[in-house]
Amino acid sequence: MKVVAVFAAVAALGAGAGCTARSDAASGVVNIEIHHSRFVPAAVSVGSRQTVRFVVRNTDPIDHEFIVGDQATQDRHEHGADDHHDGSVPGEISVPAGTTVTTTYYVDRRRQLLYGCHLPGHWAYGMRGVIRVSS
Ligand SMILES: [Cu+2]
Repeated sequence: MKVVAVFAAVAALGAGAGCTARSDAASGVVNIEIHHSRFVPAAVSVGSRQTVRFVVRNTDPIDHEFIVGDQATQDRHEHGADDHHDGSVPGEISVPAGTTVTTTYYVDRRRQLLYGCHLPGHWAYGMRGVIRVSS
């Protein structure tokens, strides 16, 4: 319950932020910052057929997670109970408060992917982003 209360307070601080900046990743590296329970930027573009390295920096005083995948993957995490990701699965990693973590994910083809945090209430609050994959 304590975690939920802290999240609500941080969420209130972040209300209205809504950043939709864009980050291109010709280099194969995407930098994402977590600020007030939002991903910044909220949309990135990457090329297909490459391993993308996501460097995720959590500036919040609470824990988050970073999950890459299609809508089905996001749905599975949203309804699942697995809230700890040690980085052994590509594109799935916990992001403890105040830390920077890295995960890699192979982007196979042109399509839309998503990234999100599925700790209780976070996805619904808007802790999600879009990965536009070009061919
Ligand atoms: Cu979160």
